[in-house]
Amino acid sequence: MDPEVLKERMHTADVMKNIDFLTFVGLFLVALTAFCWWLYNKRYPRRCILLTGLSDSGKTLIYVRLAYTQYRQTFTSMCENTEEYLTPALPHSMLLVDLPGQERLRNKFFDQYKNKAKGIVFVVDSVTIQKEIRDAAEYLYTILADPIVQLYNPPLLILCNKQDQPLAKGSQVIKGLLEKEINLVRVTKSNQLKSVDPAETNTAVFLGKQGKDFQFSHLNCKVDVAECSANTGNERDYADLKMLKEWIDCL
Ligand SMILES: Nc1nc2c(ncn2[C@@H]2O[C@H](COP(=O)(O)OP(=O)(O)O)[C@@H](O)[C@H]2O)c(=O)[nH]1
Ligand SMILES: [Mg+2]
Repeated sequence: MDPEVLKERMHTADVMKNIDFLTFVGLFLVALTAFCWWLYNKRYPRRCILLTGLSDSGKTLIYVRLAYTQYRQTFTSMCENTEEYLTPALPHSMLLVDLPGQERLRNKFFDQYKNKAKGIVFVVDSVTIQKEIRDAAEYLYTILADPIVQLYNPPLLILCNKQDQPLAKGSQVIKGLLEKEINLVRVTKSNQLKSVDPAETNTAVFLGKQGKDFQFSHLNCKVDVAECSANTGNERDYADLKMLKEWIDCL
């Protein structure tokens, strides 16, 4: 055989060997990263249940009822409350996190806990929801469009609280109101983005399906709606948190 051809073939064989080696190293690194990620999640599972929602929707009272099983007077929280929550249905305890609802604080605290969320509970005041629909929809939109929430897609529960009140709206009505309003928020947000930086509209998250009215069922995460009553404000009245507890048990 021509020595030149032989040399060429040997060179090709060497290159192939190097490529094989690099592929092996690449695959090994991918497997190692996946293993470390699995190990980390096993050791530090995302086990927070985040209670979010507008101020006065009843988050702290729900938190108190779940964590301490008795009534306590609540007050406006400036920081988060956290407490372990144990249920026989789950292999490890959950960490209940009651986040402040005030606009000034809520994003900061949400950012702190969002990557540890096993589930997000969005608490709604079923009596005042119609009046507060814009605020509630904007806050819910911000949560759902968050890049970390988009990455992990934790289940979401829209919890319609204060059902003991005669003027409380039902969960299906509230779900419909929120869907309609998020549809409008979505238009406003994308127009805002277009006016600030047209290039960004391509990379920004779009909630739901393009060209279709917003529906929770179009999201990648599981969305449920439930009703509850944390208290009528009277110490002797019992709270109805059955649906919330069942939802937590399925996390
Ligand atoms: N009637 C009634 N009042 C409630 C209920 N849940 C909370 N509240 C009242 O709503 C107010 C705000 O509750 P709070 O837990 O502090 O709301 P947060 O700001 O979302 O933490 C308090 O006066 C509570 O007693 C409920 O299910 N029914
Ligand atoms: Mg509170």
